[in-house]
Amino acid sequence: MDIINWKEELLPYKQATDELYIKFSSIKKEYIELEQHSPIELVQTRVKSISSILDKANKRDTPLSKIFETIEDIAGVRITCKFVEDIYKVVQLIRDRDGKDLIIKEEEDYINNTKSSGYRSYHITIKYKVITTTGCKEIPCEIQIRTMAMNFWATIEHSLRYKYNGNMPKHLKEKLQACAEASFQLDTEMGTIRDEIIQTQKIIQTKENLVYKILKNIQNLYYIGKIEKMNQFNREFIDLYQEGDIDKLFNFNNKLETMANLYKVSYM
Ligand code: 0O2
Repeated sequence: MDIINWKEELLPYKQATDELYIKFSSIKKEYIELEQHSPIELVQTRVKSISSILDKANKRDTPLSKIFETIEDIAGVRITCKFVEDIYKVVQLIRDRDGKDLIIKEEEDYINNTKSSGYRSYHITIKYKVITTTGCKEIPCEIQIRTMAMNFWATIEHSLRYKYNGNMPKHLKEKLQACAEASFQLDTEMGTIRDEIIQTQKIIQTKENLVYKILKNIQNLYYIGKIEKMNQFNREFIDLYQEGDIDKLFNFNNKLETMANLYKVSYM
């Protein structure tokens, strides 16, 4: 391959990251719908820029003709978690899909085997099949799973690494290593109050879901022409919401659900 048609070559990579974004975001949505703690906080994807691909190929002495065979992180998915424990939950979720909609090629645990730079993350390299207008293609993709604290550190370090282009001054390297340890200390400390944080999040989520259901049920009264009832329930809801008692909101929603059944309307 002498001249690379970058647009054409990179299209299936974009398709792979788009599909994976939807799949991992759906897992998060499912947890939220079920009012459970989602180990996935944020999903981000990217296709490596052409200049980054060329830099990596240069660094590794990879000829142009071998770029797509050897560089495995052209497609990238980054999953950010709140807690270290969640990272391993996400790893398990991915392992559970192995052989189904993706194939795991390699796993690298840079949390238990921290890089000398201080870098921590869990990497999983997968093959993901996309179906394009020209046929099926197996796309390699690197999934990086890390906490918010690890991500904060890696983002800062990445920019400095770029700035110094492999010649980072020793004092800065040491500072960053110390920051990585401090940041991991924060992750460890946060982990000890994980259950309490999750409990609080659950209460907030339950309340949000409940309010959503109540407002949908009230809105449905409008669609079936019960305007007077809609206004009455709306006023009642505002008073109850200000009171802030979640049990009362539950009972109120039960009343609305019974009425929805009576009028044969559904909030879905
Ligand atoms: P970008 O811009 O994020 O894509 P290599 O790059 O050859 O050392 P390899 O074998 O491809 O590494 O795999 P590895 O070690 O799993 O690293 C791949 C990616 O992990 C890197 O991609 C970074 O995103 C991240 N990473 C690895 N080590 C470090 C580190 O010390 N600091 C930071 N900030 N990130 C790291 P790219 O291509 O370097 O960058």
